[in-house]
Amino acid sequence: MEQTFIMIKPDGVQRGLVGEIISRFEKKGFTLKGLKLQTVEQSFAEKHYEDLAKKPFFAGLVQYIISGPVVAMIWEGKGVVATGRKIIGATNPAASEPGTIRGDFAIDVGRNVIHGSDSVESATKEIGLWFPEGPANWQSSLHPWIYE
Ligand code: 3AN
Repeated sequence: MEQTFIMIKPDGVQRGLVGEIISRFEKKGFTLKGLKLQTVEQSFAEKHYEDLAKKPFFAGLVQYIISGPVVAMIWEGKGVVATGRKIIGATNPAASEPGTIRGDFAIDVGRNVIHGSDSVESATKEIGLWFPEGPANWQSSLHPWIYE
């Protein structure tokens, strides 16, 4: 089953949005396979965002991510990478639809509350970086009520 990496950024944690965000993924029917509250170091944040290293906002992005604890998660389910991105909404909250996390809770692109892997390939890489111990080994008993 597909897995994705989701991170509630420091603004989401500081603003008390952790429960709300977890609830949206849970209610959709996805399964929580990893969860930790963690404050990361600069080198770790730079590794996570290495694809954006040449962007003008890179330094500010890294400072924002290390500015407080984040909630790192693995979520599992059919099509969870693409559907997770839909639940999150567009990168710039000004373009995010109401009903998405960023559409409901964010205004600025540099304070957009949450990260989600943009492909299955990135998900594998990000889960490996944040969860070297691997996902938790459990299956939801609700599967027959969620999947045909
Ligand atoms: P997404 O998080 O939707 O995958 P990316 O990967 O393009 O978007 O960008 C990663 C993060 O970089 C965004 N979540 C946002 O916090 C930050 N970011 C992207 N574009 C900008 C920008 N123009 N100005 C400031 N920060 C940005």
